[in-house]
Amino acid sequence: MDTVQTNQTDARAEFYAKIDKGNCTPLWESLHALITKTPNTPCLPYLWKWDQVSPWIEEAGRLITAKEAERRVLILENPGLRGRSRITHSLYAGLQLILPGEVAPAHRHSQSALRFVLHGKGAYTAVNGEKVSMSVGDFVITPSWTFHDHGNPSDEPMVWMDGLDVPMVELLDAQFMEPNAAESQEVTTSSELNLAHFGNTMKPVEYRHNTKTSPLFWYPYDRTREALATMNRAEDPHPVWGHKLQYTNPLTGASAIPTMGTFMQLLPAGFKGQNYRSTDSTVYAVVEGKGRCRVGDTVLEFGPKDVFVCPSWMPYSLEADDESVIFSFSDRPVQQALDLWREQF
Ligand code: GTQ
Repeated sequence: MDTVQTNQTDARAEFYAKIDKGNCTPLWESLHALITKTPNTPCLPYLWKWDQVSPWIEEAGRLITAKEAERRVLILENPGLRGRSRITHSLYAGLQLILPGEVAPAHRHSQSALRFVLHGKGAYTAVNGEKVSMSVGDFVITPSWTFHDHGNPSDEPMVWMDGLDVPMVELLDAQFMEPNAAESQEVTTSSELNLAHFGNTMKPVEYRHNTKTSPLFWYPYDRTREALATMNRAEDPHPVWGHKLQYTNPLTGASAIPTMGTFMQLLPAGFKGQNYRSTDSTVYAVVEGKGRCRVGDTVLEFGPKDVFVCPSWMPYSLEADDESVIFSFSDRPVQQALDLWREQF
């Protein structure tokens, strides 16, 4: 019997070596690592404290200009995904600094981007010939293949979180990128026009849209904050997520960016959320308040401008000491479009 098994083991090893030369490999050696019972993400829970990273951002500002860097960004790399330029398995995030007087030159790429302002007031992103002047808590999108440049005519530094679908577009090998001929694109419209056109659950009657991305690209914080404050006055918080709104494409009600779901939630002071898990690893950025996220055995103590990650399918809960307002984004719309998304609470 032993001999037979040894022979069989040898025979299999020989077989694997033979087919390996022709780029074939046996499924039965890896089936259960490949098709797992539940998500098996390399993504780990992690918190980037503003107090730790902001001096590094300032230091980067002394080492290189925005123009030289093209984009002066510290990439937030998940500790389980070091060297792979990503904050979750499917998403890229970084902290971008624009100093007074600087310009980050115009380019476009197939990756979609979101900006979520953490610090400063008065820097702009220009999209499609329109400049939007940004403040803390504003959410701004740069749709796939639209020229965008950033600049800071104010007298204070601005830092925002960039979120991009870089790993997803890389997975699909669908990346394209090109610089604009001019460093800054010509501004052709007023900075309030986009909000006037699309920010009031209305649209210009002659408007025809031909992409999946929202035509609204500036979602100012004061409007989001006001909506959450009204909800908080008028109804009980949800036991898991408090009061939570999703940024939408006003033409369709779908997610503002087709590849990334974006949300803002308010947790009342003293809120203790129930345990929750979902298949979309999620990046959170805190605007206001203090509290903690308990995820697995980890406790992430958060405050304003901190960024943290909750990995796919790992149970977590949110608690707020003070009234807290928290932005988040994930690949949820992609999973939903493909009938893959699950949540549990
Ligand atoms: O602002 O266009 O963080 O192209 C990474 C790549 C920001 C941007 C990033 C980019 C940008």
